[in-house]
Amino acid sequence: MTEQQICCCAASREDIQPNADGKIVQAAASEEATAGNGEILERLIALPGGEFEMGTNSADGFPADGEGPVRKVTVSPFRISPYAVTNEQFRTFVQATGYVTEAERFGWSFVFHLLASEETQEKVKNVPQQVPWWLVVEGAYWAKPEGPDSNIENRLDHPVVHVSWRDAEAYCRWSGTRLPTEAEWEYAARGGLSRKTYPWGDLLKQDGKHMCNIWQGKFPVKNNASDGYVGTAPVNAYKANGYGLYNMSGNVWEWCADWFSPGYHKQTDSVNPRFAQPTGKRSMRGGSYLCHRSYCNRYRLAARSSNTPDSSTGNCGFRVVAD
Ligand SMILES: [Cu+2]
Repeated sequence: MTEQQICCCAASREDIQPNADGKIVQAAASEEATAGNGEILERLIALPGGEFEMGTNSADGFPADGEGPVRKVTVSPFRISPYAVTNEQFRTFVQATGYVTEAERFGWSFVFHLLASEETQEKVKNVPQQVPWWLVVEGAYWAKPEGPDSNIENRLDHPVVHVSWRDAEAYCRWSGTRLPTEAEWEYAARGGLSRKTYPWGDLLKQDGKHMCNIWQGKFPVKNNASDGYVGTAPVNAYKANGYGLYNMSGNVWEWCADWFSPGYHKQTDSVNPRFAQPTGKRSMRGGSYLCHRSYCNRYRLAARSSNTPDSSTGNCGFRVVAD
Protein backbone atom coordinates (compact mmCIF):
# COMPACT_ATOMS: atom_id res chain seq x y z
CA MET A 1 0.00 0.00 0.00
CA THR A 2 1.36 3.37 -0.95
CA GLU A 3 1.88 6.26 1.38
CA GLN A 4 -1.26 8.28 1.67
CA GLN A 5 -1.80 11.24 3.91
CA ILE A 6 -5.50 11.75 3.41
CA CYS A 7 -7.85 9.70 5.45
CA CYS A 8 -10.94 9.29 3.32
CA CYS A 9 -12.82 8.84 6.54
CA ALA A 10 -12.07 12.25 7.95
CA ALA A 11 -13.26 15.55 6.59
CA SER A 12 -12.15 18.50 8.65
CA ARG A 13 -13.74 21.85 9.41
CA GLU A 14 -10.50 23.57 8.48
CA ASP A 15 -11.01 22.38 4.87
CA ILE A 16 -14.20 24.42 4.73
CA GLN A 17 -13.63 27.27 7.14
CA PRO A 18 -9.95 28.17 7.34
CA ASN A 19 -10.61 30.42 10.31
CA ALA A 20 -12.82 27.95 12.03
CA ASP A 21 -10.96 28.27 15.28
CA GLY A 22 -11.80 31.93 15.57
CA LYS A 23 -15.47 31.20 15.20
CA ILE A 24 -15.75 28.66 17.93
CA VAL A 25 -17.86 29.59 20.83
CA GLN A 26 -16.27 28.06 23.89
CA ALA A 27 -18.16 24.95 24.93
CA ALA A 28 -20.86 26.03 27.32
CA ALA A 29 -20.05 25.70 30.99
CA SER A 30 -23.50 24.33 31.66
CA GLU A 31 -22.45 20.75 31.02
CA GLU A 32 -19.87 20.77 33.82
CA ALA A 33 -20.01 17.70 36.01
CA THR A 34 -23.39 18.05 37.55
CA ALA A 35 -24.97 14.72 36.87
CA GLY A 36 -22.40 12.04 37.66
CA ASN A 37 -24.21 9.40 35.71
CA GLY A 38 -23.80 6.25 37.77
CA GLU A 39 -25.72 4.25 35.22
CA ILE A 40 -22.97 4.73 32.67
CA LEU A 41 -20.20 3.83 35.10
CA GLU A 42 -21.90 0.60 36.12
CA ARG A 43 -21.71 -0.72 32.60
CA LEU A 44 -17.95 -0.35 32.25
CA ILE A 45 -15.78 -3.46 31.99
CA ALA A 46 -12.74 -3.60 34.26
CA LEU A 47 -9.49 -4.43 32.49
CA PRO A 48 -6.39 -5.47 34.42
CA GLY A 49 -3.92 -3.43 32.37
CA GLY A 50 -0.29 -4.50 32.09
CA GLU A 51 2.22 -4.82 29.30
CA PHE A 52 1.24 -5.39 25.68
CA GLU A 53 2.75 -5.01 22.23
CA MET A 54 1.45 -1.81 20.68
CA GLY A 55 1.65 -0.73 17.03
CA THR A 56 2.62 -2.69 13.96
CA ASN A 57 5.60 -3.23 11.67
CA SER A 58 3.33 -4.30 8.83
CA ALA A 59 3.40 -2.50 5.49
CA ASP A 60 -0.41 -2.73 5.20
CA GLY A 61 -0.86 0.71 6.62
CA PHE A 62 0.25 4.23 5.87
CA PRO A 63 3.80 5.14 6.90
CA ALA A 64 2.75 8.76 7.38
CA ASP A 65 0.28 7.72 10.08
CA GLY A 66 3.02 6.46 12.40
CA GLU A 67 1.64 3.01 13.19
CA GLY A 68 4.90 1.59 14.48
CA PRO A 69 7.39 0.27 15.21
CA VAL A 70 5.93 -2.37 17.51
CA ARG A 71 6.96 -1.68 21.09
CA LYS A 72 6.14 -2.87 24.58
CA VAL A 73 3.75 -0.53 26.37
CA THR A 74 2.26 -0.77 29.85
CA VAL A 75 -1.11 0.63 30.85
CA SER A 76 -2.59 0.83 34.35
CA PRO A 77 -5.88 -0.92 35.16
CA PHE A 78 -8.92 0.96 33.89
CA ARG A 79 -12.58 0.43 33.01
CA ILE A 80 -14.05 0.80 29.55
CA SER A 81 -17.47 0.79 27.98
CA PRO A 82 -18.21 -2.32 25.91
CA TYR A 83 -19.94 -0.03 23.40
CA ALA A 84 -19.54 3.35 21.81
CA VAL A 85 -21.79 6.01 23.36
CA THR A 86 -25.25 5.61 21.82
CA ASN A 87 -27.72 8.16 20.48
CA GLU A 88 -29.93 7.36 23.46
CA GLN A 89 -27.15 8.00 25.97
CA PHE A 90 -26.15 11.23 24.28
CA ARG A 91 -29.78 12.35 24.22
CA THR A 92 -29.98 11.78 27.99
CA PHE A 93 -26.92 14.00 28.41
CA VAL A 94 -28.38 16.74 26.22
CA GLN A 95 -31.75 16.59 27.95
CA ALA A 96 -30.08 16.84 31.36
CA THR A 97 -27.72 19.68 30.53
CA GLY A 98 -29.04 21.59 27.53
CA TYR A 99 -25.67 21.06 25.90
CA VAL A 100 -25.39 22.38 22.34
CA THR A 101 -22.90 20.54 20.11
CA GLU A 102 -20.41 22.21 17.83
CA ALA A 103 -22.24 20.96 14.73
CA GLU A 104 -25.24 22.96 15.95
CA ARG A 105 -23.13 26.03 16.70
CA PHE A 106 -21.52 25.96 13.28
CA GLY A 107 -24.87 25.14 11.70
CA TRP A 108 -23.59 22.23 9.66
CA SER A 109 -21.74 18.92 9.71
CA PHE A 110 -20.19 16.46 7.24
CA VAL A 111 -22.58 13.83 5.84
CA PHE A 112 -21.45 11.04 3.53
CA HIS A 113 -22.99 11.68 0.10
CA LEU A 114 -24.77 8.34 -0.35
CA LEU A 115 -26.60 8.75 2.96
CA ALA A 116 -28.13 12.16 2.23
CA SER A 117 -31.56 12.41 0.57
CA GLU A 118 -31.76 13.82 -2.94
CA GLU A 119 -33.35 16.94 -1.58
CA THR A 120 -30.54 17.44 0.90
CA GLN A 121 -27.90 16.76 -1.76
CA GLU A 122 -29.40 19.44 -3.99
CA LYS A 123 -29.02 22.06 -1.27
CA VAL A 124 -25.33 21.38 -0.68
CA LYS A 125 -23.11 24.32 -1.58
CA ASN A 126 -19.79 23.09 -0.34
CA VAL A 127 -17.65 19.94 -0.29
CA PRO A 128 -14.04 19.49 0.85
CA GLN A 129 -11.96 19.23 -2.34
CA GLN A 130 -9.72 16.39 -1.23
CA VAL A 131 -12.55 14.25 0.09
CA PRO A 132 -15.52 15.27 -2.08
CA TRP A 133 -17.73 12.40 -0.90
CA TRP A 134 -18.31 14.44 2.25
CA LEU A 135 -21.12 16.98 1.95
CA VAL A 136 -21.37 20.10 4.06
CA VAL A 137 -24.97 19.64 5.16
CA GLU A 138 -26.66 22.54 6.90
CA GLY A 139 -28.75 21.45 9.84
CA ALA A 140 -27.00 18.08 10.24
CA TYR A 141 -26.12 17.22 13.83
CA TRP A 142 -26.32 14.23 16.18
CA ALA A 143 -30.15 14.09 16.27
CA LYS A 144 -30.47 14.71 12.51
CA PRO A 145 -27.53 12.71 11.19
CA GLU A 146 -28.35 13.16 7.48
CA GLY A 147 -29.73 16.68 7.75
CA PRO A 148 -33.10 18.29 8.56
CA ASP A 149 -35.17 15.53 6.92
CA SER A 150 -33.59 12.75 9.03
CA ASN A 151 -33.91 11.53 12.61
CA ILE A 152 -32.54 8.93 15.02
CA GLU A 153 -35.80 7.31 16.11
CA ASN A 154 -34.88 3.91 14.72
CA ARG A 155 -31.24 4.29 15.66
CA LEU A 156 -31.26 4.93 19.39
CA ASP A 157 -28.92 1.98 19.89
CA HIS A 158 -26.51 3.20 17.20
CA PRO A 159 -23.39 5.18 18.09
CA VAL A 160 -23.89 8.92 18.36
CA VAL A 161 -22.15 10.73 15.47
CA HIS A 162 -21.53 14.36 14.47
CA VAL A 163 -19.89 14.87 17.84
CA SER A 164 -16.64 16.82 17.95
CA TRP A 165 -13.79 15.97 20.29
CA ARG A 166 -14.94 18.80 22.52
CA ASP A 167 -18.50 17.49 22.53
CA ALA A 168 -17.15 14.10 23.57
CA GLU A 169 -15.14 15.72 26.37
CA ALA A 170 -18.26 17.52 27.59
CA TYR A 171 -20.15 14.23 27.74
CA CYS A 172 -17.27 12.66 29.67
CA ARG A 173 -17.17 15.47 32.23
CA TRP A 174 -20.89 15.12 32.80
CA SER A 175 -20.81 11.34 33.11
CA GLY A 176 -17.73 11.14 35.32
CA THR A 177 -15.76 9.34 32.62
CA ARG A 178 -12.98 10.28 30.21
CA LEU A 179 -11.76 9.47 26.73
CA PRO A 180 -9.27 6.60 26.47
CA THR A 181 -5.66 7.31 25.63
CA GLU A 182 -4.55 5.74 22.36
CA ALA A 183 -2.60 3.17 24.35
CA GLU A 184 -5.63 2.25 26.45
CA TRP A 185 -7.77 2.08 23.34
CA GLU A 186 -5.38 -0.25 21.52
CA TYR A 187 -4.79 -2.42 24.59
CA ALA A 188 -8.56 -2.81 24.99
CA ALA A 189 -9.18 -3.36 21.28
CA ARG A 190 -6.63 -6.19 21.11
CA GLY A 191 -8.76 -8.08 23.59
CA GLY A 192 -5.83 -10.05 25.00
CA LEU A 193 -4.51 -11.27 21.64
CA SER A 194 -0.96 -10.42 20.66
CA ARG A 195 0.22 -8.87 17.37
CA LYS A 196 -3.03 -9.50 15.51
CA THR A 197 -4.36 -7.35 12.71
CA TYR A 198 -7.96 -7.21 13.97
CA PRO A 199 -9.58 -7.62 17.39
CA TRP A 200 -10.48 -11.24 16.48
CA GLY A 201 -7.35 -12.33 14.58
CA ASP A 202 -5.56 -11.83 11.28
CA LEU A 203 -8.29 -12.60 8.76
CA LEU A 204 -10.98 -10.07 7.92
CA LYS A 205 -13.73 -12.70 7.99
CA GLN A 206 -14.13 -15.53 10.46
CA ASP A 207 -15.79 -18.72 9.17
CA GLY A 208 -17.05 -16.69 6.23
CA LYS A 209 -18.78 -14.24 8.54
CA HIS A 210 -18.39 -10.48 8.60
CA MET A 211 -16.85 -9.36 11.85
CA CYS A 212 -17.26 -5.60 11.57
CA ASN A 213 -19.03 -2.78 9.77
CA ILE A 214 -16.81 -1.44 6.98
CA TRP A 215 -17.25 -0.81 3.25
CA GLN A 216 -17.84 -3.53 0.66
CA GLY A 217 -17.84 -2.59 -3.00
CA LYS A 218 -16.27 0.28 -4.85
CA PHE A 219 -15.50 3.26 -2.64
CA PRO A 220 -16.97 5.88 -2.65
CA VAL A 221 -19.75 5.10 -5.11
CA LYS A 222 -21.18 1.67 -4.31
CA ASN A 223 -21.45 0.06 -0.89
CA ASN A 224 -23.07 -3.33 -1.36
CA ALA A 225 -23.41 -3.63 2.42
CA SER A 226 -22.77 -7.36 2.57
CA ASP A 227 -21.86 -6.80 6.23
CA GLY A 228 -25.45 -5.71 6.79
CA TYR A 229 -25.06 -1.94 6.97
CA VAL A 230 -24.54 1.02 4.66
CA GLY A 231 -24.19 3.50 7.52
CA THR A 232 -23.85 2.89 11.24
CA ALA A 233 -24.76 -0.42 12.92
CA PRO A 234 -26.12 -0.88 16.47
CA VAL A 235 -23.30 -0.61 19.00
CA ASN A 236 -23.68 -4.29 19.92
CA ALA A 237 -23.61 -5.63 16.36
CA TYR A 238 -21.15 -8.42 15.48
CA LYS A 239 -19.10 -10.46 17.92
CA ALA A 240 -17.37 -8.92 20.93
CA ASN A 241 -13.60 -9.21 21.29
CA GLY A 242 -11.82 -11.18 24.01
CA TYR A 243 -12.54 -8.46 26.57
CA GLY A 244 -16.24 -8.27 25.70
CA LEU A 245 -15.89 -5.04 23.71
CA TYR A 246 -17.93 -4.44 20.56
CA ASN A 247 -17.03 -2.72 17.31
CA MET A 248 -13.49 -1.73 18.16
CA SER A 249 -12.87 -2.10 14.41
CA GLY A 250 -15.24 -0.38 12.01
CA ASN A 251 -18.68 1.20 12.58
CA VAL A 252 -17.47 4.61 13.79
CA TRP A 253 -14.14 6.22 14.51
CA GLU A 254 -13.60 6.81 18.21
CA TRP A 255 -11.99 9.94 19.61
CA CYS A 256 -9.00 9.42 21.90
CA ALA A 257 -7.53 11.67 24.59
CA ASP A 258 -4.17 12.24 22.84
CA TRP A 259 -3.14 14.98 20.49
CA PHE A 260 -2.20 13.31 17.20
CA SER A 261 1.44 12.96 16.16
CA PRO A 262 2.87 10.68 13.45
CA GLY A 263 5.87 10.37 15.80
CA TYR A 264 3.71 9.05 18.63
CA HIS A 265 5.57 5.75 19.01
CA LYS A 266 8.94 7.47 19.24
CA GLN A 267 7.85 10.44 21.28
CA THR A 268 5.85 8.92 24.12
CA ASP A 269 6.80 6.92 27.23
CA SER A 270 6.36 3.18 27.41
CA VAL A 271 4.31 3.41 30.61
CA ASN A 272 0.87 5.01 30.26
CA PRO A 273 1.89 6.92 27.14
CA ARG A 274 -0.08 9.99 26.19
CA PHE A 275 0.82 12.57 23.57
CA ALA A 276 0.08 15.79 25.42
CA GLN A 277 1.64 18.56 23.32
CA PRO A 278 -0.98 20.34 21.20
CA THR A 279 -0.63 19.55 17.49
CA GLY A 280 -3.95 20.95 16.30
CA LYS A 281 -5.45 17.51 15.78
CA ARG A 282 -6.84 14.87 18.11
CA SER A 283 -6.35 11.13 17.60
CA MET A 284 -9.08 8.82 16.43
CA ARG A 285 -9.02 5.03 16.37
CA GLY A 286 -10.88 2.08 14.91
CA GLY A 287 -12.02 3.07 11.44
CA SER A 288 -15.60 3.34 10.26
CA TYR A 289 -18.33 2.03 7.97
CA LEU A 290 -16.57 3.91 5.18
CA CYS A 291 -13.21 2.16 5.41
CA HIS A 292 -12.16 -0.13 2.58
CA ARG A 293 -8.82 -1.74 1.95
CA SER A 294 -8.54 -0.03 -1.45
CA TYR A 295 -8.68 3.40 0.09
CA CYS A 296 -8.43 3.57 3.83
CA ASN A 297 -7.21 0.38 5.39
CA ARG A 298 -7.61 1.90 8.82
CA TYR A 299 -9.90 -0.59 10.52
CA ARG A 300 -6.79 -2.46 11.68
CA LEU A 301 -5.86 -2.38 15.38
CA ALA A 302 -2.68 -0.37 14.90
CA ALA A 303 -4.18 2.14 12.45
CA ARG A 304 -4.50 5.77 13.46
CA SER A 305 -6.14 8.89 12.17
CA SER A 306 -6.96 12.37 13.39
CA ASN A 307 -9.13 15.41 13.03
CA THR A 308 -9.35 18.91 14.47
CA PRO A 309 -11.12 18.99 17.84
CA ASP A 310 -14.00 21.05 16.44
CA SER A 311 -14.70 18.74 13.46
CA SER A 312 -17.74 16.51 13.32
CA THR A 313 -18.71 13.88 10.77
CA GLY A 314 -21.32 11.19 10.33
CA ASN A 315 -18.78 8.45 11.01
CA CYS A 316 -17.04 9.55 14.20
CA GLY A 317 -18.19 8.94 17.76
CA PHE A 318 -16.52 7.92 21.00
CA ARG A 319 -16.34 5.43 23.84
CA VAL A 320 -15.71 6.26 27.47
CA VAL A 321 -13.33 4.89 30.08
CA ALA A 322 -12.74 5.50 33.80
CA ASP A 323 -9.90 4.84 36.21
CU1 LIG B 1 -11.23 4.90 6.81
